[in-house]
Amino acid sequence: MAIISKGFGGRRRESVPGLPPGQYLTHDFPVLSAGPTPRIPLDRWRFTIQTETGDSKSWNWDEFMALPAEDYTVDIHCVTKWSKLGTTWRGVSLDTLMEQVESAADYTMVHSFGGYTTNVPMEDLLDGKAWIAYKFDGEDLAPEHGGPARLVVPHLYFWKSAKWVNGIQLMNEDEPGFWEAAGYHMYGDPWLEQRYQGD
Ligand SMILES: Nc1nc2c(c(=O)[nH]1)N[C@H]1C(S)=C(S)[C@@H](COP(=O)(O)O)O[C@H]1N2
Ligand SMILES: [Mo]
Repeated sequence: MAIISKGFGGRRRESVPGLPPGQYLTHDFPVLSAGPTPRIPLDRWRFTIQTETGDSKSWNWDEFMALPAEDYTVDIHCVTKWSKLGTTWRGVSLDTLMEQVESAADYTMVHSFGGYTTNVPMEDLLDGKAWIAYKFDGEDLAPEHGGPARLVVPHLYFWKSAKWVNGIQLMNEDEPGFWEAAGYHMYGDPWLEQRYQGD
């Protein structure tokens, strides 16, 4: 259902519930990758959480598949202005993973096969707000969309949802990841249009 609202100068602009400011709807699924798609054989896949004290907890693929998973439907918003509403995924909640580590850290750096990184505050990964997803739309997650597994943290711009994720480093201080060091916003709330530093 579309709602018509008045924009500046009395012009009528269309807005769609669930669509953050400055975004448009897309029905396909664009691929945005800063480099080549890494191919990770499942027998070499590992996911590791390293705490601020240097302790770590790792899962191999079979161990990860044995964890309780959730099916969930969320809206995703790319900083290049496309949004996709009602996407369906299957993955393991970060709450489930964080239950198995001891930490008081407020910040995290998410790491990927291939070297991509992005920073996300700890609280934005907890309380049902983030998953390590391995299925999209009922199918195994395609390599170009981050398969075998990717982070999905839908309430932040989609660059925070690291593809080919292989670990999360828990930190006491915030640090910029790949795009953040290149001028993207440290937090990236699509509802506040936090696209670039200074927004
Ligand atoms: N490892 C990795 N993760 C990444 C990226 C990337 O280049 N490498 N691009 C990010 C950006 S900018 C976006 S918009 C989404 C795109 O995900 P998609 O290709 O599945 O649409 O992945 C994010 N995660
Ligand atoms: Mo993006």
